[in-house]
Amino acid sequence: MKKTSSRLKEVADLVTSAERFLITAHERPDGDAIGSILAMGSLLKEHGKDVVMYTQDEVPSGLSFLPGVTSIEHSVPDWSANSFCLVVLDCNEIERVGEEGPGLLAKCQSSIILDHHLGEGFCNGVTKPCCSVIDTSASATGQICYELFMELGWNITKDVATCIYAAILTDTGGFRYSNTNGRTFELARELVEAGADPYGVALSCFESKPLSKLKLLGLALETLEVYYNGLLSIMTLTPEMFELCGSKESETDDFVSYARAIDTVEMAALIKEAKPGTVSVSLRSKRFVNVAELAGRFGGGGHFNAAGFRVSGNPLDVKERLIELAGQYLTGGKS
Ligand SMILES: [Mn+2]
Repeated sequence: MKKTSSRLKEVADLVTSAERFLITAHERPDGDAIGSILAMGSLLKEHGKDVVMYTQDEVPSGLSFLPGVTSIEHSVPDWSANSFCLVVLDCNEIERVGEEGPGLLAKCQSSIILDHHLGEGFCNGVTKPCCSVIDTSASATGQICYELFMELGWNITKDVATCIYAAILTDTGGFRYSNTNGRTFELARELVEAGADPYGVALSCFESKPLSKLKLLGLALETLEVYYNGLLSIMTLTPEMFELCGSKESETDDFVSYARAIDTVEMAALIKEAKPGTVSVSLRSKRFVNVAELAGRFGGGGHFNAAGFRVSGNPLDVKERLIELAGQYLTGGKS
């Protein structure tokens, strides 16, 4: 395994040599995904590159304050084969980009992965140039983008500082999660010095929610149940609840943190059926349960303390299986 610093150098060389970029991140993008795409897109454009920013799904309304956000597209450009470098941010499996992911990888001339989730990345499976920095110690993908900009000697503008600050603020839950460390604060300080407004970004990220979202949260809280002497908590959302509140699926991103906030809870789950037949599950833990591993048993993934998966089927069946599997982690005697 090469060190992160030499991998950053490889990525920097690939960035310098390519002229045209398609920058993307995982489906149902979050603050880190969008903040990283915008930071990368903005600086690449500033350095004369031809850039398209793309996400399969819409940008959550809470992130609409980010500079440049309206330039993110939701359909892929009609570019010829081998004419662009594909930049995949905040995920390292090409399928996580969404339906267009594998086609983009087949079509690009080279690819770059910057991510902080567990995983090997897809570079081993491709014959074209592919460089990755997958650093699970980074608090957010935005941090790795920042380190790449330093490697390239690129100046951090106020807009870029704002996007990266938002990426880190959201991915650390406001500097509260286990991915927060000394480097996180050091970086936050550097970003504030470069022009990011901590109070302004916090207001936009955490205190600008639509009323429909809080109505939906109210319904979700009504469904809270606990198992295994309070170690596991589960909330459930049905298509009817979304309809009743006029809410979108992207409004539920942080609901699971309310289930995790209970004093006895080690592991929390939000089981969501936004469309009939498709079940999305968000998992969180506090200390000893590796929810990335648990999500992996359903075909998903993520981090040690935050993960998720999506399956088709009946939410009640998913819930039953989840409770059973969670029991192996919660009553396994580890603490
Ligand atoms: Mn992230």
